[in-house]
Amino acid sequence: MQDRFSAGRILREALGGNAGWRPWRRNPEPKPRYDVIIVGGGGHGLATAYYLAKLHGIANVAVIEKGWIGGGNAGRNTTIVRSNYLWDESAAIYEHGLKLWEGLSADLNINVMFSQRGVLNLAHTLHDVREGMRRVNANQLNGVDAEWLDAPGVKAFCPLIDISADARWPVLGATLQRRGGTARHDAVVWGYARAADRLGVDIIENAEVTAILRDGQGRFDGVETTRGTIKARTGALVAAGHSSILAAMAGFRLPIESHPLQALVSEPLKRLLDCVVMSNQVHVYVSQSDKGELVMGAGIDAYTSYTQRGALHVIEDQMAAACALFPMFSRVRVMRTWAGIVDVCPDASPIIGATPVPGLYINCGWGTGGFKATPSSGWTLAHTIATGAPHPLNAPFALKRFETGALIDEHGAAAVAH
Ligand code: FAD
Ligand code: PYC
Repeated sequence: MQDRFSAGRILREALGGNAGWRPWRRNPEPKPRYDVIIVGGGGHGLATAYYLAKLHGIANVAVIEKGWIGGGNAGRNTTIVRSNYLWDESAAIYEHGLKLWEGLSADLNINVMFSQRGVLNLAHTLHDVREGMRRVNANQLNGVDAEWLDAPGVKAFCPLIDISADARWPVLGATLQRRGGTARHDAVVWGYARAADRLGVDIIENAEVTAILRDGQGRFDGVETTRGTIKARTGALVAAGHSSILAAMAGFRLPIESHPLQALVSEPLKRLLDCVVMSNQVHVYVSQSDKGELVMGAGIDAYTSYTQRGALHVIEDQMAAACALFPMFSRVRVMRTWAGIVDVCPDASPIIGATPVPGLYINCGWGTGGFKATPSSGWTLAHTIATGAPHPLNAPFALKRFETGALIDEHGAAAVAH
């Protein structure tokens, strides 16, 4: 009875009822050889497989996942989607993603519950105000929708926020991207999985990649997995927080640190917050899910770790800040907390492209902000694999930039990442 109104039930029915709620073929036996192997069955790996099959006619693809698809960051994130990044390179790739989001439910034939409810980035100091106004100007120049709101404008858009002058975190204004919002993460994973599966992609779960195989010339030749050897002449590592481990198996190093990033949901509440609010200054952000839970997140834990749990003091301090911004939240109970392992590059920008191993590509370094990029990440990596050359959208995000020094320092836009 309790399940009667749950979003999971609605989604399962949309996918064909309980009998078929797991919408891709059940874990096929791996074939001995594929055209392309993708390591990592998160949103990015599945999106890559889907666009390879759909846009480039390459469907003899295996997505190899050590656990279950969507069990990594794809299923642990807080689903904020926006494209209001500062630098031209970032604005271009994230805006391409936002446009794909706007057609994604129709493309995948599943309701990914993309809700463009608007994203506020609060300013609490003069520095924040200047940074926010600069970002609004940069976004507008790049054709990305962005507005500056003063404090009364913030209150009008989001009446719950305390904007009083003596507040612990005084609100001086905010950037607003109205086209930003949230989506349902498991629907995104299942949607890409089902669509890729229907085009012929094999999604192989419970298969951990334990070694990367190379031929006599050093070219990528396949992988060893806990379900046996799987061969292909082209591969892609799309393993988010575990990318450095896989790169080490292939014999190269990445400029990446893996950190826990945690979030929580409250008990379900009646509808009270109809937008997304982020504060870069206090590293806290909040939205309300369709089930009524407040979805809140913190900044990364400062230490590196693969434990998939975060330190209590980090989230405790940041929830104190959330209660200062939204005094009525202090009476709300926490229902569940968790963490994922995010892969942070020194410039807080991703890596999408070739590796030093011929035939092997990589997509990683999205850190705290890759959910919103799921469509454009998969789309650009698929283009790169299919054509053997980067698309102009991902060319600036090559691994080589750490040799050339052409970094894309997005620290201004992704505050929870540092
Ligand atoms: P994952 O889902 O982690 O996929 C990688 C997969 O690789 C995993 O399933 C893993 O099991 C698999 N794998 C690893 N090693 C191996 C191996 N050896 N063999 C086989 N498989 C392997 N981004 C936003 O844009 N907005 C947000 O609001 C947001 N909030 C976040 C909140 C939290 C708490 C966290 C943790 C992240 C958040 N992110 C957010 C970041 C976003 O979740 C990630 O950048 C993005 O999901 C990474 O891509 P992915 O989905 O493919 O990764
Ligand atoms: O990149 O917008 C973002 C984000 C919000 C929370 C975590 N990442």
